[in-house]
Amino acid sequence: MLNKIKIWKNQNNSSTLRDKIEEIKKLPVPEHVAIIMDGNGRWAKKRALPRIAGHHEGMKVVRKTTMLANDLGLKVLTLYAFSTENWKRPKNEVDYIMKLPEEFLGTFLPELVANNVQVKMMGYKHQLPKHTLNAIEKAMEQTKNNTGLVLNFALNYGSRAEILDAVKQVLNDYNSGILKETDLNEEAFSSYLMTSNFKDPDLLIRTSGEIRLSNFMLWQLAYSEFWFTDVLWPDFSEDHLLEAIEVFQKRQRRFGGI
Ligand code: V07
Repeated sequence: MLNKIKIWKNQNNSSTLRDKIEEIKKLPVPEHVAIIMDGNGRWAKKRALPRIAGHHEGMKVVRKTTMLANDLGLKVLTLYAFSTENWKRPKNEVDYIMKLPEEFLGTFLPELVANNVQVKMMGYKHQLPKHTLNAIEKAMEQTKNNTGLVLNFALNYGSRAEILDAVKQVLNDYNSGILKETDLNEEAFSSYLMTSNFKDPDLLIRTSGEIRLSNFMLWQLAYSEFWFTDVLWPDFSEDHLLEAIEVFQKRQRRFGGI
């Protein structure tokens, strides 16, 4: 009898993820979710593994999260993979991280293509190693006509530098007469940012217990919902993403009710 209950419970649990997805899809889901994937080094340290082992494990979670985001019908998933500050880390760690895009795409690009995912990147390309940039550009080219989820990697990205560059381009366009002072509003300014083709994120997720933005999408996150968790990025599961979206939907409902 106990065995039978256990079997029933297991079967029930394995269908829970699909059920939860269907349940969540009954309400509006966020169109654009941005994630600060923090805690990979800490995950490794807890296991007495080198930090790079945490980054590698984190890469697998990128794949799972992408597939679920696509299933849920999100339009854009922006992932903070490497900040302009991250160059300060030990050289061997940076060298390893810069090989992850190639490894990720070498393994998962066919799956992304099969699932109609479009790969994009925002950040300063010129400082990236050639091999890293080549792999990403190849993936962007191969997926440019895909119409499903946009998987947008923030890589060598920093928000203040992005805003400053936008201001400089605005000055340029002003000086050359393309832009008039009266035409510059929030929407027009947004078009000078690296996210010009995307709607602002509806939801920001940050893992690993840090409650700060760390120079990530400062302009774009002005009106977004924030969801923070102590879970380390390599431990971030489908259930965690679904929970974040559920919380988002509850907040939206309350907001809509007033
Ligand atoms: C990186 C794994 C995830 C946790 C955070 C840090 C380490 C996937 C990519 C990637 C980037 C571009 C692309 C395809 C995959 C990646 C970096 C770090 C730099 F087109 N994971 N991942 N890139 N980590």
